Amino acid sequence: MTTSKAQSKPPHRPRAATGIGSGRTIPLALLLGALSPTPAAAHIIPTNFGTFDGSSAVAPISLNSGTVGNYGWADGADADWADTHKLAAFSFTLTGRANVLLQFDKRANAFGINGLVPGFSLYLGTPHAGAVGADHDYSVGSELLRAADCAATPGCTATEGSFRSLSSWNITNDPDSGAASPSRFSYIGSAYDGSQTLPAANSPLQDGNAYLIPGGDGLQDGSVAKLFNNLAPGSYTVFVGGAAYSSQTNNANRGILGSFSLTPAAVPVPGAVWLFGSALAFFGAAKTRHAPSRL
Ligand SMILES: [Ca+2]
Ligand SMILES: [Ca+2]
Repeated sequence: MTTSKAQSKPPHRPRAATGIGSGRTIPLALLLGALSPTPAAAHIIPTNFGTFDGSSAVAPISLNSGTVGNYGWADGADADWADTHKLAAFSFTLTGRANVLLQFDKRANAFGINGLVPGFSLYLGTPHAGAVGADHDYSVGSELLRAADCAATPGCTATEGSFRSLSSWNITNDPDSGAASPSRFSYIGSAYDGSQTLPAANSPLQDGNAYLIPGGDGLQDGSVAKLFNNLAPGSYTVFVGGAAYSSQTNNANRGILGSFSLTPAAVPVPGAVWLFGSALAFFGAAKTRHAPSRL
């Protein structure tokens, strides 16, 4: 929905300090933080599940967050991508291989009302750190990246933002105005609550047909989960937003409960062990065949 979204482009939010009383200056971010630790509609500042070595199981870790509207994730599955300000970000780091289960549920919390239809995508990669240098869609560098990426994507003629639900994408922060060191999010996989079909006019395939977004769980109950087996060591970011594509005029904040759990990845059997085992089996069989009859 390019027309309505272009009008809803958020103004740049100044991060300058603001004065309270005489002689005292309190950063605006701290004031906002006092109300909500990770303000919805902020630049990309993930809520971190932690760092794990994958050697032992980790019981579900559940953290609250929220996002603006109920459509941000599905909006990134269409032909003109989406605005990351309409999604929440979570992060985790693995120092060893692991099977990771991610689940996101609608939730009434300090970040928003109940009613999210959650969708999420997992990427290898992290944003620039820190509130001052956080990545956002409307930095000069991000606009440069988007123009180049769109030009290289068949069917792309305009973009609503940097976020892409079903493929890899790039974004950067204000200091990186030349897009020399962008954050790269390499797509791993995704899932969403229920089932969503985009109108033909919004299909990323631009083939004149309605587009069923892949990865729906078929039951729209405010919850979606996906298991990622054998994830490699690395730092990951998860973007979570609404999957209700047709609700783009409603920007009420929606609460999210994000849950992370982990089990150790299966230890691969080295090739040499396989060969040794095969050899033992072979000699065992040969010995059996050549055993003298005792009849
Ligand atoms: Ca879009
Ligand atoms: Ca579901």
